[in-house]
Amino acid sequence: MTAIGSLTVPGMPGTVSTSTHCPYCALQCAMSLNTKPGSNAVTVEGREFPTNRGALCQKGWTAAELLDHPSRLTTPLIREVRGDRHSRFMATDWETVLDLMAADISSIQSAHGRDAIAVFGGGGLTNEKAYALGKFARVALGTSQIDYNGRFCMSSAAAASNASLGLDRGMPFPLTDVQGAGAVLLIGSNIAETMPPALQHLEIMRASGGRLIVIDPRVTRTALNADLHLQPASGTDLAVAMGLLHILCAQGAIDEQYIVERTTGFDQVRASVQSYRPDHVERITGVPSALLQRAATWLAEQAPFRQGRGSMILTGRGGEQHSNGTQTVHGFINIALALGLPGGRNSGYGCITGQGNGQGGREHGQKADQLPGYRMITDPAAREHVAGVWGVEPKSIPGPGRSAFELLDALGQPGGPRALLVMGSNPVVSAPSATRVTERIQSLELLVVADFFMSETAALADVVLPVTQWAEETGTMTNLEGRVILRQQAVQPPDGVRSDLQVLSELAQRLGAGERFPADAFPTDPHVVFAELGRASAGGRADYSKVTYERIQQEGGVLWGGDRMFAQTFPTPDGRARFVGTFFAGVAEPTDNAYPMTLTTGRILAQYQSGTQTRRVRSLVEASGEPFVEVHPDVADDLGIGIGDRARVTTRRGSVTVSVRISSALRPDTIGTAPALVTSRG
Ligand SMILES: Nc1nc2c(c(=O)[nH]1)N[C@H]1C(S)=C(S)[C@@H](COP(=O)(O)OP(=O)(O)OC[C@H]3O[C@@H](n4cnc5c(=O)[nH]c(N)nc54)[C@H](O)[C@@H]3O)O[C@H]1N2
Ligand SMILES: Nc1nc2c(c(=O)[nH]1)N[C@H]1C(S)=C(S)[C@@H](COP(=O)(O)OP(=O)(O)OC[C@H]3O[C@@H](n4cnc5c(=O)[nH]c(N)nc54)[C@H](O)[C@@H]3O)O[C@H]1N2
Ligand code: SF4
Ligand SMILES: [Mo]
Repeated sequence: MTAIGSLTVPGMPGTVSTSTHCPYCALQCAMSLNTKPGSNAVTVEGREFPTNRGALCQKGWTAAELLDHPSRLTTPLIREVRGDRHSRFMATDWETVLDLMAADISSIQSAHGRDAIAVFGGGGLTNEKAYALGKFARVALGTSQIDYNGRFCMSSAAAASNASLGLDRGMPFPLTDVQGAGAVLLIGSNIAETMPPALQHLEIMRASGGRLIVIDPRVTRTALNADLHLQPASGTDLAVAMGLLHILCAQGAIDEQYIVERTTGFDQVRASVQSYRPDHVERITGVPSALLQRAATWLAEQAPFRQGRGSMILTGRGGEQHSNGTQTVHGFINIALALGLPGGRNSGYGCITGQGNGQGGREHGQKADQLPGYRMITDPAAREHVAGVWGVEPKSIPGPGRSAFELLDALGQPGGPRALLVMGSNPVVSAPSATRVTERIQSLELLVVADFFMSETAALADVVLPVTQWAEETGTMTNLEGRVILRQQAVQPPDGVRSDLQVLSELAQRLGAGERFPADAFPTDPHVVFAELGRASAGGRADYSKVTYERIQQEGGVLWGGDRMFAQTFPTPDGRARFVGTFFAGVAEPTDNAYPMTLTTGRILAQYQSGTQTRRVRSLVEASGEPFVEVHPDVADDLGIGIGDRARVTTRRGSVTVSVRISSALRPDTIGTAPALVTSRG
């Protein structure tokens, strides 16, 4: 690997330092990669940046170990007998594999129509890749069948934010605002494990007298640092939210002026929480009413209308990933609106986006129903604008396709897609009902996976394409605050791998859409792709037309749409936020005699997602390499299981055998697995 950046490091002669960001989560911690010409060694250093303040977690520190990892894929692979997933992989060259894919795609499409080819992307892809993938699907493949893994992530919050606030922007304020807040309510988020450097903001907040309230059925490391921990039964967060709003209404602790001037729909919501008295909520959720009262009081005291320091409500996956997740998020947004938080100083509602480019990945056209810039694919004006940028006829852009689960579930089914291109996801491990999805994937005529390692999904593919990793390419990411940042290439990729952009461009050439994916620009110059993304998104809700690589470099990142959204108005037709009525219908899948416990999942610091990357880093495997299940001591006693035993955990969807950890951090009615493996939450 040779360095490309040109900054030399003082005191370290010959060392070149490239400014970039971590390959993993949405905090996008800033780091420098230091290289010496002629040497393969890359060292990682934390770099000062608003989200991480120079710190990194263990995953960030060890990220460079994967660049020259021995199991890195460096040659395209094809099955010895195509269509036979038991046959061996054979190494081949790029020309052969691309020609073959193009021929297969064309023959499947001529026999079964354009929608017979599907595309599945990811929230870890750069903005440039996410944009190019959406364009590739609509222009080169002409398919409507594209979606991405973000649907399994923060989509409930996205839907609720759109409906209530008029925009899905994870955090509509900088993360550093947390420091100045007087009360922060975290729902189902364990940032001590999932974004450790972000704890600094909470620590600063608490050191100056602010209070942290955590809602989580487990006593997590984040909850241990809280001033108040509410431990509801899993899946009952909406009842907690409605109970909190009930208390605020009953005490008159609401911002009447804000409600009148900036919102609609409050009366209906006030009526809907009337029966959610604290004692009733205690019976549903198990949260003592006194604690509920205390949480409501703290949030109200610090709200802008009480001249407090600011109150903030932030949701994570634990509250969102339920069949009633959108309703739950509405429940918490309703509290934020009643307290007049959105747009206020050190205040607001935010969803803590998870994947590296979870925010940008959902803005630029990977979603089945969207075009770049958060434009709706059904909107004639949006289609015309984007068609103009792409140089195609508006009517040639397909309509909306199936969303992620429906898409995966239709694979190989009558009328469903017969081929799938996966770029940036490992659905065999991470999709809900993974067993069922794996069966569908296996029924495909053609599965193509682009990855840097042999993921579980790649292992089932007919074609595996070896692609470049983060430090080997340049591109932008949009972090959890909506800050567009630049990852810069620091090292040369190993021989044999190509970038995702180059793969898309070369396939497009072979599918007759070459001039829309110019070979000179697309593969080699993400800068050009970003400029095109800017034009395609111009005038949309996520408008990147004013963001450039140069600005990002000069300003250390650019918050699209400004740094305090909603301060004056909401991007809704009437400029007001909407209260949305909620109804708690109970837990979607209650326990019964056959399935007496609730299973939930939680992440651990050392492992990232399905583990394709982090399970290959030795120190992370040593820290925690194996999935496990946490069981309350009472339950372990009842079942006669002990520490270190292996247990088979069975849900209505499937089962898995994992080692046991005994922990009183859990409610006795709940067991938890980590890393994320067994099943999605209720
Ligand atoms: N180390 C590590 N960091 C990561 C990731 C990773 O895989 N590993 N992934 C990144 C991604 S994509 C994401 S989305 C984020 C996720 O970040 P978080 O949202 O912090 O992650 P989780 O651990 O999935 O869930 C958080 C908490 O929800 C709790 N929970 C479970 N059920 C419920 C419930 O019914 N109600 C409530 N209130 N809480 C519940 C769990 O006990 C858990 O502590 O992390 C990002 N960062
Ligand atoms: N049981 C359970 N299931 C879950 C969750 C849970 O908590 N529990 N969490 C859900 C959540 S929040 C999420 S976000 C999803 C995540 O689920 P996945 O989509 O499976 O996420 P990853 O494991 O990050 O998979 C990304 C894959 O793409 C590869 N990759 C990374 N970057 C690139 C790139 O630039 N180009 C290409 N071609 N490949 C790349 C990686 O090596 C990896 O194999 O899982 C969801 N599923
Ligand atoms: S917190 Fe996230 S972005 Fe920061 S070093 Fe860890 S994995 Fe990377
Ligand atoms: Mo996620």
